[in-house]
Amino acid sequence: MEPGMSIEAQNVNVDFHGGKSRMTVNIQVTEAGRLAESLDVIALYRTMVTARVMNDLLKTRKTQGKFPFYIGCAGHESMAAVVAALNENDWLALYYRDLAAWLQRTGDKYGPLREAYSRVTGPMCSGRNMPSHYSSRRHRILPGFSEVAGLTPFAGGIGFSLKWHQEPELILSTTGDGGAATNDFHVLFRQSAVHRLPVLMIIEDNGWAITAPSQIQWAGSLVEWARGGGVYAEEVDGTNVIATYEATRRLAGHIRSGQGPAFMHLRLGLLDPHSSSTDIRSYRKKEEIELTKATKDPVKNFGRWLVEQGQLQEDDIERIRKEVRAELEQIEREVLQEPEPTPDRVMQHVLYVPEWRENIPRGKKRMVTMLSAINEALVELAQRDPDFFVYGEDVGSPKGGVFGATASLVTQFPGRAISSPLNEQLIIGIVAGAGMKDGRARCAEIQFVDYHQSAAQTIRLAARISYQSFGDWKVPLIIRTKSGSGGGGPISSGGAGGGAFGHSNAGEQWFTCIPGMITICPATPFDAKGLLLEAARSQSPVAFLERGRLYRSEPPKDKDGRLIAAMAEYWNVPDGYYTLPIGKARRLRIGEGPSSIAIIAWGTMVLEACTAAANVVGREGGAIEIVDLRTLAPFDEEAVAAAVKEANRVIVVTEEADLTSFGRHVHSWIVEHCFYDLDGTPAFISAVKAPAAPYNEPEESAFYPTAQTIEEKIEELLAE
Ligand SMILES: Cc1ncc(C[n+]2csc(CCOP(=O)(O)OP(=O)(O)O)c2C)c(N)n1
Repeated sequence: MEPGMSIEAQNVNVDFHGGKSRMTVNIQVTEAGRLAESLDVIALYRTMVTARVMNDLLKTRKTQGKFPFYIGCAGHESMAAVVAALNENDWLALYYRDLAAWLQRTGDKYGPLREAYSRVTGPMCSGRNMPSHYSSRRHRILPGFSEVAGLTPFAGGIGFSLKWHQEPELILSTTGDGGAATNDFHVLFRQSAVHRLPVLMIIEDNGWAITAPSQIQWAGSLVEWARGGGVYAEEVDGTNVIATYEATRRLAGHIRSGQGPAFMHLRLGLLDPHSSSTDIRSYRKKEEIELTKATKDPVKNFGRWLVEQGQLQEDDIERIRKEVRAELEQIEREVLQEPEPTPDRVMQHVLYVPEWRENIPRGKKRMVTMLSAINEALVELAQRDPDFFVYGEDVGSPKGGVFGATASLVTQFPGRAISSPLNEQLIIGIVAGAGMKDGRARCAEIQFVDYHQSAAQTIRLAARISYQSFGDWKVPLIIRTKSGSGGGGPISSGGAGGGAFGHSNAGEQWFTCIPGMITICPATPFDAKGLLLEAARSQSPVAFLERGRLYRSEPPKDKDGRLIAAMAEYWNVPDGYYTLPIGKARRLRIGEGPSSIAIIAWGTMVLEACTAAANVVGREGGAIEIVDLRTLAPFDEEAVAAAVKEANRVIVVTEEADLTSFGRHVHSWIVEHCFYDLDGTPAFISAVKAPAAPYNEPEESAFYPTAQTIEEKIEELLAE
């Protein structure tokens, strides 16, 4: 031990599996500043040796063909010291080189072997993911992704929630030097810096990102860059375990004193190839590899230091290694007896649609716009959950976002509509992470659905988490976004609204193809309020598509200007709380008697279809049924099948461009499942196959389907 150092620590015995694999780990240190005598440096060393020996064992087993893949930790074992310097309740967002951090936090030596051998007993994902993707809700370890740094925006959300609740913990988020170049990492940096979050960011710089040296990942100094961005930062020698421990204590102390986030550039060496799929000699020189092994091995360095300090004898080094190897081989034998996943699990933990509890809206009904209904729903949510918030661009301004959807929240619940930096991925990360931690949905507002694209990866990962972690983690999250034609004008005013490029994409094609995601697109104010309130009960992420054109729209009318009664009643919205079921369509009948055509639509196209149907029925009598899907994923297959069975003719209408789209999916589903109920080819109406609706009126009108297009198609089918 260095002169003048003392260790103040609380040793916690973590005991797994009836004491067979007892490992004493130091997981709680109570005093910052100086190392105290009681830091169990031997236990820390043993943890690091365990990581290395397990790494070598698994590497060999992969080479022997026992499982398909392994990515190791050799050179990164000082991460055990980082975790030892934190508190046991601090949160961890680790990456695939952090086996030592896993062992230090959990003491669980079975876990990594179980995952390597894909056993159902695996604590990270029950054998579902590749090995080395650390995850445990119980131990506050967020689910690691293969997407380099993909977890970092979620870590910012955890930090946001910690700060919101004024909790004393922090979150550690790690990634490699390649990870430092990702958008995701920059998002975490900005989240933490702007909101002064309790986040410790560590770049574990081993000099390589597969074959790319770290010099190509950034220019200048990482530490200076971080300081310039308003974050306390240090460069640390990660091959020196005590220096790593002390630096972590310093940085954690800085965060806990309320001074905001901290950043560590941790210099390490990579002792193995990138992964079991990489040949180290094909891109690294022999001398460089040898030098790295001789000088940058934290396990060797720490062992040598312990011998110098008289804490270990020379012989102990090999003795400990052998003991650990024998223990791990015994664990391996036990793990191999454990059950493997069975094919019947393959659809488990994909999606959690909330079970709807029947409730009768009791509030007084008033005729309101969809925008008012959304305002009301957000206020209801804020009233019922003191920690509910909406986060997005401009949402905290008195205007309540560019469309005014949060205006009531801003006045009635100050602080619950929070304006974000202009970064959609950052928005999703904050809201998804906070929802994961709190177990309840918080709401992101994406100003226009077109701009969700920088967040696409984070959204896809949010929807994957429950599947990947075999249900251990869930991501309740609402993403409200303005979508589709128009800039908010009433449908009856003609013209689609001039949304043009960047402001008018329908959007459902981007969300309905994500497994694990719910997509909702209401057509009426009544549905918008009831479905938004129900979306907040979901444990899966929800994309809530608000059609700009419907924000202030009146109910649809026929060509003579008469309101269509079957629809108009849904502009009457009850006061207070009520919910509507997710996954249930609304079947609307225009006219009398059995329906001759079923029209499947959602959002704005429901109104267009109603107008078209009313015009035809007004002229020719009979009835036409409109199935308003309301929820697009999962859509109400039963309602669609029943409507087709009755009418024997069907039209699917979407305002998506005619490319791979949700509309095409529904159409194909009908062909496959309702073929024998059809009297003719199922019709399909969509926007044209162009990038987006042009700004000028003539071209814009030619882009979208309208009531007239639908009316013509109805006549065509009726004439067949
Ligand atoms: C977003 C993304 N791009 C590319 C890859 C493929 N890939 C896997 S690991 C890796 C290099 C990561 O390097 P670094 O962050 O320095 O971590 P290291 O493996 O060196 O510890 C790459 C490019 C990926 N998994 N994710």
